[in-house]
Amino acid sequence: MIPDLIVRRARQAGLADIAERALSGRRLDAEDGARLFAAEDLAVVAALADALRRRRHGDRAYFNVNMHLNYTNICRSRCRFCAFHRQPAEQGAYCLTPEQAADEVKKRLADPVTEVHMVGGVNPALPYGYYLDLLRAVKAARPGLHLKAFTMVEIDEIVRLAERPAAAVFADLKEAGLDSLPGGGAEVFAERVHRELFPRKIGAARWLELARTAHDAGLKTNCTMLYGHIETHEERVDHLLRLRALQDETGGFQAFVPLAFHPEHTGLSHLQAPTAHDDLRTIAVARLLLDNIPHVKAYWVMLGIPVAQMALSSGADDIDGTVTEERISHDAGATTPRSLSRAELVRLIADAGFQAVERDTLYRVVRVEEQPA
Ligand code: V47
Repeated sequence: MIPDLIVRRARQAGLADIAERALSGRRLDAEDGARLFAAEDLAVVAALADALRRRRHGDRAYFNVNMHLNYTNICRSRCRFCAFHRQPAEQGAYCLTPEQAADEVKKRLADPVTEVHMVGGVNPALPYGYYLDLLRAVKAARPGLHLKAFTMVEIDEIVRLAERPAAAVFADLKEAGLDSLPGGGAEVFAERVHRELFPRKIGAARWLELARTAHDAGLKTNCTMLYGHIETHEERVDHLLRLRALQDETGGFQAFVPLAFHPEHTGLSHLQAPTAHDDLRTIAVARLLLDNIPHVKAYWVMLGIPVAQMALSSGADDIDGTVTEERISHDAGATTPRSLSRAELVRLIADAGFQAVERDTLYRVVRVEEQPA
């Protein structure tokens, strides 16, 4: 939609002031965020986000060729929204040795993978040395690979085990092969949600403190928000603005990844999953509020392919990667495939009307795809 048309439509929706500020590059605030979530006209919110997305990225949409490696599902946090965690003696519980993790990477040596996304539960049996050995083994299996590993929740555990300051631990992890960190474990920063859904795990202050320390150590990270369960719109806006405030200070977040809640087999299985309408609105509002985070990722695994495609016109500029062997959302009922081929990703981006660009984890261009005729 051309800007004049967006402003006219925004006027009809009672959002003219927000549209004018957003389109002139001025920052939106918490009240604007609440109005964008409450606005009936989703199309105008999405069009505004699309305008800002196109200013940054034109018609490019990014993807990467990656694999997921979940080294253990044993976890003492037992978050109510999670279907992935197991108790040590429970059926299906597992923990890979560093050698087994390396073998998983070696199985893919013939594929043009550029990134391993490696996360796991907070397994009380693992010592500090395990995490360093895990990084070293995976790195040695394929030295050119970018190792994006450990959420701030795992980092908190690793720092506790190391009995050393977080900055020193990040230095050790970097030396062992860590290249960057994914954005998980942030959930929703509101203390009410923390108490109800994940009381045994770190809350907002510690997550943000560790993200800050990672950025200070020169590590890029992503950031997430798990939405569509018990949180309010105000709590979503508060979460986004806390991420934005940290980004103002560090500039270390590369991408924001909204994670659509999957209720099956979780302690919240009575809840409905968020609708496509809510997915698109959340992505659009995130693009509009997070004026300092370069990328918004429509993670196809959790959104489903059709919504991920539509998200590219609602503020998102990235759909994540080939993924391979994702377990966290599939254990919670995700019906998306376990992986997509590079060609399938290119095709779904082109089909949505965008130029597919393969990137590496740090958003350096690997290859710009030919536009299909
Ligand atoms: O931290 C757990 C979430 C996260 C469920 O940084 C659930 O590039 C939905 O963070 N339904 C892990 N979500 C995934 C993650 C991620 C994924 C892809 C890319 C990146 C990135 C990060 O998944 C957890 C938690 O917030 N989660 N259970 C569930 N039932």
